[in-house]
Amino acid sequence: MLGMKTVFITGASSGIGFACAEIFAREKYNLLLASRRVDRLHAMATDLQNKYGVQIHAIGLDVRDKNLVQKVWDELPENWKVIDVLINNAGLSQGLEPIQEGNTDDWDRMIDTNLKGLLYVTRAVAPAMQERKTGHIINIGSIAGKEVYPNGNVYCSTKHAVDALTKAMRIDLLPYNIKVTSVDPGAVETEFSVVRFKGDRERAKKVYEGFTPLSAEDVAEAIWFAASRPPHVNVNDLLLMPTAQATGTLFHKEP
Ligand code: NDP
Ligand code: 8X3
Repeated sequence: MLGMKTVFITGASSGIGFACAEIFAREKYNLLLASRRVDRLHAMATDLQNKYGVQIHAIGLDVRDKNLVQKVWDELPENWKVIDVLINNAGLSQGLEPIQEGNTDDWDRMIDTNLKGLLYVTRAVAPAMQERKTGHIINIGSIAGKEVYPNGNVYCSTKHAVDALTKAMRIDLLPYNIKVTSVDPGAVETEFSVVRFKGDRERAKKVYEGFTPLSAEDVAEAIWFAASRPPHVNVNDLLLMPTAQATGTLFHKEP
């Protein structure tokens, strides 16, 4: 590990997190990867190790489990606790209903993952960064953290909370030379909509019809841009949209 940097990516089994793993490996970072589907992480670890010769440690982790997050962190080999960049990416949306019809289990899943999970992971990782007086935390927000849209109620609330937390973390971590960045994408074609619509692939596909959405790689390149600035430069907030998307809900779609 000597001389190499390490990135910790949550939600690395799919979409934006997966694309970040490839780009940071390409840039010769060692990868600490976490998600619930650990089989996927193992498959990608073998692939990226062969391609880029970096070291990879994969962890099966549900970020909603406060005790597990801390236990997994405490039990990591010491050399894997030297994290240069933490990408708080694990997240999801569940359902798209008006507030009066919302499913309260869906609400719990979104709040527990997008907000509390991000907090638990940060709480575990940040003290070591504080001690070393260096580090970079990149939170994946969303256009949904800047605007609210019909039926987006709870998902938008979690991403607004991430926006607030990013600002708050920057203040608290300022004395310790720790950078804090928010990367906020518009529509990105990943498994996100399949998860939002609970496996309804036809409905998920329709979200991206008639325009070119961002790809996970587009977002990962923006994250890499933020991570690769010189030590005195912090990207506070990076809002990244498809050209065909002007607001959370306004798209220019071709028939
Ligand atoms: P994907 O569904 O493709 O990926 C989500 C990732 O989060 C998966 O790796 C999933 O892994 C992981 N994850 C979900 N729940 C948990 C959990 N409880 N514990 C650990 N990992 C978890 O979606 P995206 O790549 O699009 O989403 C990544 C982030 O980007 C999310 O925070 C999302 O809100 C945000 N975002 C997405 C946009 C989009 O349009 N796609 C736009 C703006 C922001 P596993 O299921 O294996 O645990
Ligand atoms: C995901 C993008 O527009 O569905 O954060 O909120 S959106």
